[in-house]
Amino acid sequence: MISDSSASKPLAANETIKAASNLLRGTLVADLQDTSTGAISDDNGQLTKFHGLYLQDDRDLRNALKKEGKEKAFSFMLRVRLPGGVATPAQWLVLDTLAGELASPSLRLTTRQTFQFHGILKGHVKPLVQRMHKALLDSIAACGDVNRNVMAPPNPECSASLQQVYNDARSWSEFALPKTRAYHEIWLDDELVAGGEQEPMYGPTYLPRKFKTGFVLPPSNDVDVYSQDLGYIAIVENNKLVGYNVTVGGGLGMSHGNAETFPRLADTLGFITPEHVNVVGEAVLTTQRDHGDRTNRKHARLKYTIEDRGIEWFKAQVEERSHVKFGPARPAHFTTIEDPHGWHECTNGTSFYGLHILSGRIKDEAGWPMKTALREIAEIHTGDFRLTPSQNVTISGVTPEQKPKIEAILAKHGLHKENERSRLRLNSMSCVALPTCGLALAESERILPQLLEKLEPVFVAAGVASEAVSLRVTGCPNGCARPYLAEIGLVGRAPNKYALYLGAKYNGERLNRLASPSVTLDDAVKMLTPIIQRYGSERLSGEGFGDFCDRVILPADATFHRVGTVATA
Ligand code: SRM
Ligand code: SF4
Repeated sequence: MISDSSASKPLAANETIKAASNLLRGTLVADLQDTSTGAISDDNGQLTKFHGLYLQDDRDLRNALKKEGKEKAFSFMLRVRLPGGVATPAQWLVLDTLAGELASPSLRLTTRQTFQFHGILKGHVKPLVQRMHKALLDSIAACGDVNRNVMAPPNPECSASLQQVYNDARSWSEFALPKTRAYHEIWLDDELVAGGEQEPMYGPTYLPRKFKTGFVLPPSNDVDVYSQDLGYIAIVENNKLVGYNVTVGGGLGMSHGNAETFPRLADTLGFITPEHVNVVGEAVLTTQRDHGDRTNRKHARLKYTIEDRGIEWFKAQVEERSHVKFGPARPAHFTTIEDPHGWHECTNGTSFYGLHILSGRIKDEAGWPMKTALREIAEIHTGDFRLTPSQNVTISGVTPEQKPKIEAILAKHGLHKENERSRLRLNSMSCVALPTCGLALAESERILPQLLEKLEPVFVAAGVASEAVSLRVTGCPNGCARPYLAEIGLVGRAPNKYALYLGAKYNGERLNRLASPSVTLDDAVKMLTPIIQRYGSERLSGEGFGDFCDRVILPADATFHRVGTVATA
């Protein structure tokens, strides 16, 4: 069904591609066999996203290859599906090996707690997927117009409630998987069942657009729950998980200069008990399936359906479809988004180590032996690895016997001084951007180290280096590092031109606002320096940097098209 308001408009091109794809098969098998090009057709390129794969090209080489009249340097990015970001040491070793043998060779941890490979040549995709499959890993629905990698707090073994939240997140992730066997046929050579299967929840054209779910356990808002299409805020009373406040309609992507697109924080629908997680999720998803805008992909996310039709209409739809009545939202209080860094003890006798990984990039280079160190740890680790929503990793479930061995590996590679890194660095994120992202307008990951080096001394000089301040950079306004929820957000517009946003609430409950539409990185540092100095001398007791900017620095009319602030209970 198409939303009533858009019924008379033509469908977006992707809708026709999905409808004609025979549940995501398209002509991919033939395309993969064509060795005359490193690419695949545009239509198949839309379908591979549902299989976790993006066709990309090395943008650093684009101009030179064009001058030489050669094809672009095509390769694929593959995103693993990893609910809650949990991987075993055996899986880590497989991913590490595959990156070295069949991809870039770095591994990239994403802002949604999973791994990405870059630089996979067309002929290497299938062997890579097959070897991942043997390690019980896949990339189904990691991208595409479906429920994407489900986020959840990363340290479950530390409390029974966290473990339950993780279990619920996993259960929802499995429940909302597409049922097509296309992935298995194309990449794993399973027998052809085309025509036999159905997509009971999605239907043949899946959702109008991507759909994201996050589970969170207050007081940490590490998953930025209000940025998710669907959020479950765990409510724990008397040390027992009693249910969830459900949130809907968060989303961050926008386009510069298009006021019809905007970041939006989610609304709260109300409280449900844990056994209703899947049925309520399904009702949210099918309401969006039936009423989301399939004519305009820039207006197709759930946030626009809710903006257009209102939250009360949406809530009624969900209650009717799920047969679950929402109770009043229970009190939930968020204080932080920060990952726990360094060693922490758990109540079950194990400990975990939170390791900061700048921009989530796992590679080996001088002074940055991250890949080797993590490989050595994976070789002896008996717990697991948990990827965090801030692109870091937690070495988790470490027994007292293992702890000195892991400590020794970290020390050997200079990775044992987590708590000596600046708070700004520990709270920084950047998206991938150049050279792989086809949508990047400016650098992001590659300029974060320079930006930190320039800003860190300013925080030290102002006497506020120990304050947690979130800094997030992206190469375009799509918002992949959730920059609109950062106290300092830099969003690429053009080479070395960024929009500067300030004033988000540190705990993810208020979006930031535009401070300057277009600055170079050096200009940004110049603009920020006196603000950070004033923060050092004028802040109120306990006031965060974002709150200070919101109160003192930003003019009252410095806004997004929508200013989002969560109404706290
Ligand atoms: Fe993203 C598209 C990378 C999290 C909003 N994102 C892309 C693509 C696939 C570019 C493309 O379409 O060709 C990027 C691939 C770059 C590369 O070379 O690897 C890309 N997004 C990423 C990652 C890897 C950033 C990172 O550095 O970690 C994150 C992968 C998450 C994952 O594991 O699933 C990533 N993207 C996000 C987030 C944050 C989140 O979900 O918590 C957002 C903002 C939240 C949201 O969705 O509203 C986000 N990505 C987008 C958008 C804008 C969507 C919109 O509604 O407008 C696009 C473009 C699009 O969909 O058309 C996009
Ligand atoms: Fe690419 Fe833009 Fe996402 Fe960065 S924010 S990864 S530049 S789409």
